[in-house]
Amino acid sequence: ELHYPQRLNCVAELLDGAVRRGWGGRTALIGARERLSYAELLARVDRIAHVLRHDLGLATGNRVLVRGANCPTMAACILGVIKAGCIAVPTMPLLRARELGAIADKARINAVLCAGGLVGEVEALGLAVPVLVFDAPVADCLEQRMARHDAPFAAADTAADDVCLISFTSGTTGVPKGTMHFQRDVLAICDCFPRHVLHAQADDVFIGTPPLAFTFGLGGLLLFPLRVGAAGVLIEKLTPEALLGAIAEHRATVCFTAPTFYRQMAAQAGRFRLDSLRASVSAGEALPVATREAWQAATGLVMIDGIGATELLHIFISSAGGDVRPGATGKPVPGYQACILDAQGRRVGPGVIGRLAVKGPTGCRYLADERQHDYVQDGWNLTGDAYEMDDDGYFYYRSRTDDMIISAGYNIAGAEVEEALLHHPAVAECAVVGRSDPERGQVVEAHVVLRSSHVGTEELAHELQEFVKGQIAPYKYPRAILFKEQLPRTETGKLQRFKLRTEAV
Ligand code: 3UK
Repeated sequence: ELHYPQRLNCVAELLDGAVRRGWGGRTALIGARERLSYAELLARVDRIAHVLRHDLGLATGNRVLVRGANCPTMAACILGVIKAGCIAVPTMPLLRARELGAIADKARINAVLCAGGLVGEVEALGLAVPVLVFDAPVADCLEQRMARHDAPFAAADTAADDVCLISFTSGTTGVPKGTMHFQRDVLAICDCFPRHVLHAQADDVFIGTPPLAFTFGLGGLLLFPLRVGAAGVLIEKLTPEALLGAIAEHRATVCFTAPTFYRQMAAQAGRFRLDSLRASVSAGEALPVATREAWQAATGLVMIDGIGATELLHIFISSAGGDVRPGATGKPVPGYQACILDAQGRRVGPGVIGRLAVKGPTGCRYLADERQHDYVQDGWNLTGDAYEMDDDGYFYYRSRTDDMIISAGYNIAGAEVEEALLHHPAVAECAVVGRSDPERGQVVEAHVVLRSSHVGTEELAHELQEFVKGQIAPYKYPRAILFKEQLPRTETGKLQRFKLRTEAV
């Protein structure tokens, strides 16, 4: 059980608390061009909070859209907004004006903090609220205003259940949904997964790819390190190769990224000195056993798979150390409970596929969204994931509930077919979807990206089909195989299966 004071400002706890505990001189954030100690980060956050309160006149509960790629100032903006008692609305760097406009509207924002390089899309919106630019040599920028405030900022006196963050889902389909999170939720995620599964410590250096606007990155690269006096590395636009280089350069100990990144990193890991790394966390999508094995062979590390969701803020099922069962995501993170429900909402036992339901210290509160009643029932958060449990309480991902392929009456999980394909040496990446078919309802269709030395011939397609039949029930084999240059993904690295399903063949 987690207990937090009724009056709580999570940034005061994380940052002022860190300096009070004597960590002021320790490194908090490492960017591409600068390195900030806890004391320096606190000073930057306080200046930003002053600008919001005094220059912009914002009040407790006002909403501030924050837009930028991963860097220390982007992090300081999010923390400054929350310390000032306002609500941070971080947005993905790649969003275009139309999507950004929908978010600004839906979140009813009162101000914008935006990185110079990304301000064009904000200006295109013609918002009637103040916009301050950072990281750019323009007049009246955020830094210029910050320079005029050097007094410490006393954190806004907020309640533990005041909203401090509105996070938008990455939207693998349709319109992003806003999810609201409380001050105490921010501390709760720090006190669950990183504490019980990662055993995070002050000498850790956290690194990875997820944007701070994605709660996977916000937790993993900023909040988790701050909670224990560790350091977070915030570098934008990391390729798999650049991430390997950055791990070596910064002697990183904990890495957060998506399965497809690990798969690409495994292929070149031998050229880098990665001995500082002690934990590699995979989330965002199901982790194929083939990827787990490739990474383990390349680095000796047993990958930590974890399922999280924007609705629940961070990871709630995971496993590590000697407790890893390949193919399973793991067991509920201490603090969370999970079960599997059938279509009528009744609990099912081991071996039956159903909807994954989760209960814990964090939970879903949609912003102005009627779907709240579909997602939260009886205190349980009903994810969109089809899972199955085994007799020992391990949870196995099968598919998104709306991605299950039904072909000639058979239920087929695309991830299982992908898993089989990924064991073939010619396959770099793949996505398996159900394509509608007049006879079978749907047929299993594989979209395959080949490794550079292979060519997508008819023979290879046939070979892949036989290869799948040799590993799983033959009726699951992909009747269609399409060779692709790349697969459509969101900014968070998730496959956009709906795009494959609807694209013309
Ligand atoms: C899928 C997984 C299988 C699953 C996230 C860690 O991904 C995050 O949040 P999103 O809201 O998406 C949630 C959905 O993504 N998923 C995530 N992890 C796994 N499926 N195995 C996994 N390990 O469909 C889930 O419902 O974008 C991940 C931390 C914070 C997050 N927000």
